[in-house]
Amino acid sequence: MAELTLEALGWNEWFASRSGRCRGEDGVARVAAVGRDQLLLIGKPGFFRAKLSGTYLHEAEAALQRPCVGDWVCVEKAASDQFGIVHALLDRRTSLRRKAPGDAVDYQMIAANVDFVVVVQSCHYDFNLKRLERYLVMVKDGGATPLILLTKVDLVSPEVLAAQLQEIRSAGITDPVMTVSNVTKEGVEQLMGVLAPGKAYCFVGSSGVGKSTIINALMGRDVLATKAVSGSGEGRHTTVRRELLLLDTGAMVIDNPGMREFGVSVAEGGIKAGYADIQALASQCRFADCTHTREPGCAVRDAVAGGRIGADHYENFVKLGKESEFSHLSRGERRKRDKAFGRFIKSAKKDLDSD
Ligand SMILES: Nc1nc2c(ncn2[C@@H]2O[C@H](COP(=O)(O)OP(=O)(O)O)[C@@H](O)[C@H]2O)c(=O)[nH]1
Ligand SMILES: [Mg+2]
Ligand SMILES: [Zn+2]
Repeated sequence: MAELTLEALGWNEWFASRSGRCRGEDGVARVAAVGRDQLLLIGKPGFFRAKLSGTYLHEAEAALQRPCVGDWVCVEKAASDQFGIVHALLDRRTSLRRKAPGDAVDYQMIAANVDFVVVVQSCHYDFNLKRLERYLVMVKDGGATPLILLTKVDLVSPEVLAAQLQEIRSAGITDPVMTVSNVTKEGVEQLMGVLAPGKAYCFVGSSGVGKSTIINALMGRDVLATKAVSGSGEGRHTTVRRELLLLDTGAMVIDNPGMREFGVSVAEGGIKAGYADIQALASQCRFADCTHTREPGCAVRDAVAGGRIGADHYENFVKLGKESEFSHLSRGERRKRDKAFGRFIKSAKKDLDSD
């Protein structure tokens, strides 16, 4: 990777005037990803790994004082060091935070110092004005600027989309709204065009709305795992990553895993409403908790086989069900994914070496 400037990574006067905590030998770098016991940083030399100094670990007891993606840190690293040592965290110009699950007062950082938050909703069974408003409050609260992105426009009629846009404006929301389809690619260029070099954009929204897919499209290659759903449930590996990526255009993007407390991904109520025919048949399935994918005696699959329910309609139903199921992962399952994330950080260095 070519030498970067700090400005290209979002460094400016605001941070420079607050870098007093850095010691003489420290440089500054930006946090690209946070692993269990190490950080992936991006700075002048490009990406490199770092650990928190013992003093830092000792002093930064609250989770909010720990570095999160987007943060600027003071880091000491000689060219020969395998790891940089992070000594301090710079003040945050913006913070994107959410309430910690199950706790009324505790907050978790989602991303720091992002300039824009792209609030993503799919216009296909995910569009929800109330949830959109909650996201906008959360974004503005933290000092970033929201950008609304409606995805999967290929799955709804122009009339449905127009009605959703109208609903947003009628609610008095004046933030910019963009629309995109990852299937037809409509709107991808326009989105690319608004992402400014040196600015960081954090993508948030329910699981399954297409955040990782659109980021892959912006990157021009598949760097993020997306939810590929097969009928058997195999191949559904979605890693948890919250990492800052650098686009060729110089803009920075941060993907996010599903955001649970903002409600289930593709709202289950929406699935039920949109697939009343399938729901009606479900009561005739042999098992009450039939997922209509592989169980014997499934009335839904019988209807598909018999041509009474369209195969596409059924596929979409299964897909949406899987996506909403994803955001219901138990704590144990999430811990497993977090471990996988740690492994990602370890392998990141390997990838970087081969660049
Ligand atoms: N029809 C359609 N499907 C999409 C679109 N964008 C994403 N998808 C699909 O939606 C599913 C979830 O996408 P993903 O990017 O993993 O969502 P994320 O959880 O928000 O990151 C995947 O199966 C994608 O292929 C789109 O614009 N149109
Ligand atoms: Mg994703
Ligand atoms: Zn069934």
